[in-house]
Amino acid sequence: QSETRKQLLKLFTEAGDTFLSGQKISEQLGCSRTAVWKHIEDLRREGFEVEAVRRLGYRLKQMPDKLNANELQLGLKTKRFGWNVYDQESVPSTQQLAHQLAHEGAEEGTIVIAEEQTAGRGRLNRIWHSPKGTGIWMSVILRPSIPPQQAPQLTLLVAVAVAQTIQEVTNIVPDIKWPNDILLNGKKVVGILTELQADPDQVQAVIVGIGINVNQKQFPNDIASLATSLAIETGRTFHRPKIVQTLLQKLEQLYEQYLQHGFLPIKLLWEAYAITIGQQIVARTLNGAVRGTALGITDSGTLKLQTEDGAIHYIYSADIEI
Ligand code: BT5
Repeated sequence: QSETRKQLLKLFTEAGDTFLSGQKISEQLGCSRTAVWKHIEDLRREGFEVEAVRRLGYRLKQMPDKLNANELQLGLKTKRFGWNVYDQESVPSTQQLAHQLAHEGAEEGTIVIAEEQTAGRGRLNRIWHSPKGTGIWMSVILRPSIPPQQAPQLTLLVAVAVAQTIQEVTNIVPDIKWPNDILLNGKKVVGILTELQADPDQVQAVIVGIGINVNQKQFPNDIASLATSLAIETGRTFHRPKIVQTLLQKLEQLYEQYLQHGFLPIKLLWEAYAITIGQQIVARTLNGAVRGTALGITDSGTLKLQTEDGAIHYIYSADIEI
């Protein structure tokens, strides 16, 4: 039953815009025309839009906008990322579940994704609004052989992957604000949270949390002036599984590049999207605020800031005001 369903979906995706005749489908699947029709009815019930035209046959017009393993893996072109999926309707936080899975030995490229988070979080335990069915709330498990000090590089790597993804699906070039915000028109559309499981000299796992506002039309009052979504910026709605697939592909590509060639090529890509560099900024750290000119990032991904007296400060973690 589910094998036939898989085969049918594969036929449809391979056919793209061309129609498949009922006859052809039944031959390929090795079942009767009636059985084909029943399978198509099942797909429709699940939210697939299947067009039927007399004498031409069937074609798939729209897949359901559901973030489950079936949808995510249909046509996915990655080698490893996204092939081990924990899809959830509602969780407190995908980070929490991903941490647990990483502790239990989950393989690299494992993802946890949810339609809704009831306790989504940002850095320093701040709240990340994650309403149902509208955004992408996902955690990815990575296992690079690097010392913990290099982990901030991965935040920047992920930011590049998300920026490339947004650029590809919207045709708008987003801005990256060091270290972890992605902005459209000056408003935050993505947040990234990188957390570690590490020994003093070796990373065991990096849990990368990615929150992307996709189809929201509005935001709660407390963030309404700061936040935006792909839908608000473009006036379109987006098919979330397609965005996740694009993101996983970019992420895997950049990650392989990083493991082979180090941070430098990623740094160059990052700088092309960065808005903070060369500007007067205030970096609010846990030890207070530093005002100065952002000179750039170092080879390990820390921010280099020059204060008025000429002194150079290295900032590892902060909120940036421009
Ligand atoms: C972040 O923190 O930007 C990291 C957000 C990471 C979220 C993902 S979703 C999947 C995974 N599971 C989780 O539980 N988390 C990760 P930070 O830089 O600290 O920014 C947090 C601030 O962004 C909040 O204090 C709000 O001002 C604002 N904010 C909250 N929700 C937002 C949203 N949906 N869109 C834009 N801004 C938001």
